[in-house]
Amino acid sequence: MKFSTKAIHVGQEPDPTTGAIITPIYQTSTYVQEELGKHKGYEYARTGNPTRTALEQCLASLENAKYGLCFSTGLGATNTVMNLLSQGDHVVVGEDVYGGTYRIFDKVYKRYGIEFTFIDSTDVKNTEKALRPNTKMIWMETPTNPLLRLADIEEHVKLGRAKKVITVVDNTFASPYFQRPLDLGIDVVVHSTTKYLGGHSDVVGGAILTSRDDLYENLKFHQNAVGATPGPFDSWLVMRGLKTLAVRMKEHQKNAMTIAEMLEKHDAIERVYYPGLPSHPQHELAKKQMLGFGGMLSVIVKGGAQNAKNFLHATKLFSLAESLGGVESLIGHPATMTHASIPQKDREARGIGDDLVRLSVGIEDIDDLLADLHNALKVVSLGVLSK
Ligand code: P1T
Repeated sequence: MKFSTKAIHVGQEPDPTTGAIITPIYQTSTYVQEELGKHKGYEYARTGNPTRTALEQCLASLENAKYGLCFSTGLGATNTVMNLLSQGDHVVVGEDVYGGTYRIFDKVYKRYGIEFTFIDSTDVKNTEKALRPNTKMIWMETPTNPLLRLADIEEHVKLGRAKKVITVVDNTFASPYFQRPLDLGIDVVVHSTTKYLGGHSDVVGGAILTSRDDLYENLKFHQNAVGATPGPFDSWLVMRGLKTLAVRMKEHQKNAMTIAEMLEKHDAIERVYYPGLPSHPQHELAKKQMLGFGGMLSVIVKGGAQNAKNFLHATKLFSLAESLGGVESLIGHPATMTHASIPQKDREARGIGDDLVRLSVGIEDIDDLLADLHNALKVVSLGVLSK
């Protein structure tokens, strides 16, 4: 079965009792047992729920994984991957990650005696140099949030296998439509399903995908033991989003490419970060390991922080908001929003300055999006605010 067909059908057989074509929302906390130990596969809804099972199977099929596990948030998924580790273990992390990912590593798991080294994972040599005898995991976002940098997945897989280290990719920015890290040998994929997978900015969720039996058993144990599981309605919303993932991603990418090209030529813009542009330092790697370039891009606005703020206050269709990956376009200021939890010095060293603006390009009509950005940038050039 091909990707779009799987997104619509896998895990979603018509309901056996009624024939309903859409998987029902099994809004129940528990399941009646015929007698002690005799049940239909479900005992308690933290452990399992048929709506969640359908989503887990569908997501697994889209990432070409053997197993899928769903969570109440993306960070719930990240937390459960961390549960694979023990006190004294060490993790090498690509430094350009979502601020909340940095925060859970630096402010939560460090206190539990897990060590983290943050490195620039655009060069696998940096990852290799950071390895220690107690390194158990390499964690990467690729493309990264918010600078759209890439880690070479195959090189990291080689390194991870040679050193017997678990490799993890947060695949939220690309979505499985544009990148399938497990096909390239990665051990574990993480998603915030809040983003492209849900796709409509109406649900928060997370997922872990793996084909390794040993890791799955451990992760499944912790999914239940820790309990950051999604409710049936949230599972159902993500599953509904998945049905249109393929068509949405094509439009996100088409619009993002047009906007990236326009912004690259614009007088008010210093630099555009988008892996689809030939000027992106890893454009060739993007073409090699991705199936497309996605709908996220970031820009440095000329003239510094005030101009960046004026720009994001002046757009009308691009709404000023956290999050990404929905059908509607969003604009954000990583330094004070999504990445505010990274100390200023570290943030600036990573290239996330106050003049950086991030765009989540939606699937509205491209003419309207271009007009909105042109108008907002006119405001920046004139140095006046419109809202
Ligand atoms: O918000 P949550 O569903 O818990 O997902 C966390 C998360 C994990 N990984 C990546 C790459 C992410 O971008 C996120 C969440 N990001 C935002 C809210 C944001 O605006 O960047």
